[in-house]
Amino acid sequence: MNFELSEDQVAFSDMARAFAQNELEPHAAQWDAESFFPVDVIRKAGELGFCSLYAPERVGGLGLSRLDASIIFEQLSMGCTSTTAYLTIHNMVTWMLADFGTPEAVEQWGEKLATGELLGSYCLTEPNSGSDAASLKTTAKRDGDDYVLNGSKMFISGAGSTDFLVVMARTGGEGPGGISAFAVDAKASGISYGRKEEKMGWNSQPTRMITFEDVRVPANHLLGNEGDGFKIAMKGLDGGRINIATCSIGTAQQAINKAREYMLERKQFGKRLADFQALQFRLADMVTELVAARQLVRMAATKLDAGHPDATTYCAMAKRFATDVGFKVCDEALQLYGGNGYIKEYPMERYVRDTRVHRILEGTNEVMRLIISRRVLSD
Ligand code: FAD
Ligand code: 2MC
Repeated sequence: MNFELSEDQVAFSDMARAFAQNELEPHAAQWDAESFFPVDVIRKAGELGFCSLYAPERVGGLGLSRLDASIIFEQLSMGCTSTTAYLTIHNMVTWMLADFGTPEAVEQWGEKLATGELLGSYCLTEPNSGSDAASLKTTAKRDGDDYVLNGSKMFISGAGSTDFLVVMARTGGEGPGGISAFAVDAKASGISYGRKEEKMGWNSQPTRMITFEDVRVPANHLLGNEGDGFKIAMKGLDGGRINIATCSIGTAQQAINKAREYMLERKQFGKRLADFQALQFRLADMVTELVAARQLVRMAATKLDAGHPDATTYCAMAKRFATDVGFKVCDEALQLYGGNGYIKEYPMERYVRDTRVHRILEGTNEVMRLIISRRVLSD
């Protein structure tokens, strides 16, 4: 077992840190305040390969491991949690297309997604189907050389500003086995977008509902085979959950870095905050828990890279633990800032708002416990 980063990983990490410091962090507060989706900066990230870190090289991706991707996303999320979280979703759908798409679909979208020229969204959740994803109702009926999609998707990240959708829809009977996944042109006729949701955080990316009304999708845009869609969706999310967990870790690390500086400067009762043992011990616990969370995320990524039979369980453990720890660390860092922690001039309140949703999306932390406990209790 080697807990040190390789030379290559150090180099990737340094490149990502420089991008985060130069291109993300200086603007993150403004993007949050103005709910601005920085498409140009995402495209710049694409020039460095950050739009397709683990998509294979044959579609223009970097073909890195999930572990490498996590190391990179961690650095990026230190600059802007919400923009990096969107990037992770884009990476997930790019990988799904590359791995399960037909040659025609890959030819049409692969390279453009890999470079960030086109942006993607992942469409699983519906108004009446969230945690119970296998109950989704959007239909895809075969008609000649096309499928015809009808239904709606809710809370879709990037929606309205993206070009490409991976849509899970029902081609067969009830339950997971009746679901298929499709590569869909986001501007196809019959697709309409709801209003931009007003959110607590994740403001640098839009979230919208999507309605499909008789949307014709060529049959060769099916991902995998009919009935494979639920498993494809879940496979995408195994990696997605590591990525979201990583965004929590990067943000929490940044919160700790800033809280440390603040503790060394701010004086009360004639002493620096850093001189109060109660606060020293709090910082010690924050750092310890963060390191534990990072190691679990990297372990889960390694299991996924190795195709380990328990990879899904480890991804769920990592997502549950790291998003809870990340949020708690950000909240405690806010507390260390006192009143300033609550003021928007400082980044702490944004870190808390942005990491809160990581405990909800890509499968709530209750669903993560469901996945873990099912495995533990199985034969
Ligand atoms: P529900 O499933 O209704 O759950 C409500 C509560 O009940 C939760 O606390 C849940 O944990 C709990 N619960 C449910 N079932 C159980 C159970 N069996 N045992 C114990 N507790 C349970 N979805 C996409 O497909 N694509 C996206 O890009 C996307 N982006 C999102 C962006 C944002 C900002 C948000 C807020 C959501 C996004 N989602 C997206 C949707 C997200 O994945 C869902 O909100 C999430 O999976 C939970 O579903 P729900 O909101 O319907 O909650
Ligand atoms: N990889 C491969 N196959 C998987 C899998 C995985 N990770 N997870 C499940 N499967 C298979 C499973 O083996 C089973 O196959 P078979 O029928 O051959 O035995 C099939 O899929 C059905 O699985 P389950 O019986 O476990 O299905 P169930 O209906 O009980 O649901 C649950 C499982 C609750 C884990 C799933 O519905 C879930 O993950 N819900 C949360 C939804 C979610 O995460 N939404 C996130 C939306 S995206 C988002 O939020 C973004 C911000 C992008």
